Amino acid sequence: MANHLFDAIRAAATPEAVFIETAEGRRWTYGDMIRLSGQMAGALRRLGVAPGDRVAVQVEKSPEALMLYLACLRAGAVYLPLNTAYTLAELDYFIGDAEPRLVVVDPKARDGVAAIAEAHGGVVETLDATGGGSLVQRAGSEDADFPDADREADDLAAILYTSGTTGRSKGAMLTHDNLLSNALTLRDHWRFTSADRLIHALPIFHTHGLFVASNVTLLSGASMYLLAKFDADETLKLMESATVLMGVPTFYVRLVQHPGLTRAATAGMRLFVSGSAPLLAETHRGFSEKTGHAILERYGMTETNMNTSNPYDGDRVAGTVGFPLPGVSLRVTEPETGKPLPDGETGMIEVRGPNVFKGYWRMPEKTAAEFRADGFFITGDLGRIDGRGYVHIVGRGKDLVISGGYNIYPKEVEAEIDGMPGVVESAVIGVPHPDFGEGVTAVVVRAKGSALDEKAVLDGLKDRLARYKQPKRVLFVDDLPRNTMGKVQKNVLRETYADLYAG
Ligand code: MCA
Ligand code: AMP
Repeated sequence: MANHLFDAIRAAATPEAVFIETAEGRRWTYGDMIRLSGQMAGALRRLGVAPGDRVAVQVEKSPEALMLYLACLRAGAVYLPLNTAYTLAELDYFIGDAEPRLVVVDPKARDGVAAIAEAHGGVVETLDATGGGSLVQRAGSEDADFPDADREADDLAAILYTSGTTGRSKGAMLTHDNLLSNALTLRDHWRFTSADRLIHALPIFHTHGLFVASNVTLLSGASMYLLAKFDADETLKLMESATVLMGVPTFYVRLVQHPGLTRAATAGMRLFVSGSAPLLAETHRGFSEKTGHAILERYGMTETNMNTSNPYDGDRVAGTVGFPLPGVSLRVTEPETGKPLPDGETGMIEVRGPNVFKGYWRMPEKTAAEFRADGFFITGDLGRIDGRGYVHIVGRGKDLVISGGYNIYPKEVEAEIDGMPGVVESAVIGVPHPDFGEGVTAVVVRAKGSALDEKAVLDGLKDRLARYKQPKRVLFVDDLPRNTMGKVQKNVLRETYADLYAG
């Protein structure tokens, strides 16, 4: 039996080598990883999970949660991670759309989620932040020697929901080879070896922390410090014995402000990677002045994994995302027609390669609309290629806010606000925020005589939207600015409120 991704992970594993260490000093070797993921795969099978079935997972970050991802690969299931911040209202949509056979949640969420899962033909098991729960209990009585399911390169490994540009969230279908090919490319490009020790402080329900950080570590036989969440003090302490950090720009903004960030503190580190949102040139400069390290910025998407990277050797140019990765074709086109533009001109970034996903789950029309006839995927990001071949992202063609590396789709927030009594209409925008890069901001038009205030709007969103999607500020205006076509001019609003979070 061949299992495309897990066979490669297994081949890179030395049983006695350390795979995970936690802040409390608990350790898991690669041998433990193979044993535990095998037992968990056995438990999945006994719960009725067959190859191709979805397994939705909304749990706190823990070594056992990573083992569950690996168990899904081995059982041939399609792993569907969900942000821990999602509310029950949001979960209802994902579970209804993906129809998972099994939903794994924190014990605290069990009762609420069970009703939703069962309504869609699924069962619920639990996994808590310390690695306890019903799923791990079940795994304890399973044989470690699990016969891995046969999975080809093109079989699905995961579905990750992403905001997209229109309508509800779409499930991006990622195959075993999408994940394997990209992780191998990054491993080689970033010179990962078994001697590396990664500081893993990203959440594991998105591409960055799950596929980039974890798969690259696994395929190098390297080790990682697994932190429940990012903490600047803790990260600096771990730099004494680590070699690589991967983070979103907010990590670096917070580190640059930390008095402990010095040349001496980072002397043992060989690589700092940033991605998921634009890294300000001033953060790149500040970091390099304090440490002598040039942060390596790269660019990716849920649908495509990683597309470009600054070079390992050579100039890591602030404000650029570097060159297309080996095997990835990237072009800049006229957004309307798809006609390729010469270098230097700004247009739509399009990519093609083994990294690009298979399509959106049960949405063939949406999938077709986002690909050109020759197989290039239309990213929705606007960019240009400079004279040296570096890619610059200059904006987004899609209406998207990125806050602390999390994506917020304004329409989703607007729909919630527009549904509140006393609201005529609203516009949700992202404006510069010193910590999160962009701060979600709502501009609302009240109905005549309505006494609705900022607090009432925020209270109304509490149980509806994940915390990071909730506006940091709600502002009231008499009218929204519109162009002659009647379209709300979000650029005007962004200019008006540009300094809202400054200083
Ligand atoms: C937390 N809060 C946020 C965010 N995170 N608000 C807006 N945006 C956020 N990202 C809320 C908290 O609930 C809290 O609210 C308040 O803001 C302050 O929380 P704080 O303790 O400062 O935040 P934190 O817990 O330290 O989290 C910030 C963080 C975290 C470390 C930047 O958001 C994070 O780990 N982000 C990484 C996201 C990521 O992995 N993205 C990759 C996506 P209150 O005080 O009211 O409770 S993959 C991707 O984009 C593509 C493929 C790619 O290229 O990688
Ligand atoms: P996601 O939907 O979480 O996959 O987010 C992908 C989006 O994040 C991309 O389409 C870009 O808009 C943005 N992104 C990722 N990396 C970078 C980067 N290094 N610089 C600017 N934007 C980025």
